Amino acid sequence: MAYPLEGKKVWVAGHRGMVGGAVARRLESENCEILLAGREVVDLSDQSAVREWMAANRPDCIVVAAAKVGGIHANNSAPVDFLQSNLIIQNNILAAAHENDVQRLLFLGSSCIYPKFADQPIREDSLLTGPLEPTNEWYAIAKIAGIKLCQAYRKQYGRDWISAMPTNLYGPGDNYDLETSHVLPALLRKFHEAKKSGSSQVTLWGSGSPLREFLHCDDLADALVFVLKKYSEYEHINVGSGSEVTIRELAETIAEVVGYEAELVFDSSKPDGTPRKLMDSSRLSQLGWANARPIRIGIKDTYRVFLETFERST
Ligand code: GFB
Repeated sequence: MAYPLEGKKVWVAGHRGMVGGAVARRLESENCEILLAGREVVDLSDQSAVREWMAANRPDCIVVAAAKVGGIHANNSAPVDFLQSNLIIQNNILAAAHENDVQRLLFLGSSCIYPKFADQPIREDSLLTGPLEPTNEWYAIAKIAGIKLCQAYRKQYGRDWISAMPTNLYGPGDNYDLETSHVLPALLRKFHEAKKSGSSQVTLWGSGSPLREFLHCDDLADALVFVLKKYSEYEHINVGSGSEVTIRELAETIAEVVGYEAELVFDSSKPDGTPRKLMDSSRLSQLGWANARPIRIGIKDTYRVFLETFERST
C-alpha cells in the first residue's frame, strides 16, 4: 500500500460541498481522524487564516475538494470567479501544506482540463495537447494550474502529492439552483416541478446531443480513498464510470425515475459545450477500482435524497 490511512489526520477541505461531503462520509469507515473546517472556522481565500489553521491542526494528509464549481452557464458567465477563486483557494492550501510539512495531498480537478476535441476515451496524456472548451476554459486553467503545482512540489521538494480528475458528478448534496447547477440536478428539479405543476413541457439547454459520462459522488469518494491509499505518481489519474449518455437520453432516464412524461423543448440560445468527454479510466481500473453504479440506480438514489431534503427546505 502506498499510503495507509490508519491513524492519520486527514483534512477534507471543502466538506460542505457535494464531493467533500461524500469523501468525509467515506473516510468514516477508514481508521483515521477526519478534520473538517467550515468557512466560519477558516476562510480558504485568506492566506494567513489557512496558514494559521493548518499550523494549529497539523493534518498528515489533505483532500482538496474545496473549489468554486458550477454548470455550463455559471462557468461561462463568471470567468473571473472561476479562474481567480479557484487559483486563490488551491494556492493557499498547497502553500500552507508545504509550510506545515504535509506528507500526502490529493488535489481534485475535472475532465474539462482536456482539449475540447481530445481523442476519446480521453487519456491522461491528452492534457495540454489542444485548445480548451471556451465555456469552461477559466475553470480548466485553474485546475490545470493546480495539477502543475502538485507536480512542481513533487519535483522540487519531493512531496508525495497527487491529482485525480473526476468526470461529471452528481448525487446527494448537489446544487439545484437552475442558473448555476449542472445538468443532472437541473433536469431532476425541472421534471419534478413539471410533475407537480402538471406542465406538459420541460426545457433543456442546447441541442440535447452532447455526450456526458456521469459518476455518483459516493462512487467518486470510494475511488478517491482507493487512490489515496494506492497511487503515487507524478501524472494525474482519471476517475470515471466508463459509460456515457446523450443529454436527451439523460432527460429520458430522469423522466422515468421521476415518473413524469413531458415534451422536451430545446433552447438553442444556450451552449452545448464540449461535444463529448468520455475519460479513459483504465489506469484506475488496472490499479483495481472499477465500481461505479449504473446511472439509473444513481439517479434513483439522488431523487430519493432530493425528495427528503430539497423538497422539505423549499
Ligand atoms: O452539466 P453542464 O452544466 O456542464 O451541462 P458541462 C452539460 C450539458 O447539458 C450541456 C446541457 O450541453 C448543457 O447545455 N443542459 C441541458 C443543461 N439542459 C440543461 C440545464 O437545464 N442545465 C444545465 N446546467 N445544463 C461543466 C463545466 O461542463 O462540467 C465545468 O462547465 C465542469 O467546468 C463540469 O467541468 C463537470 O459538462 O458542459
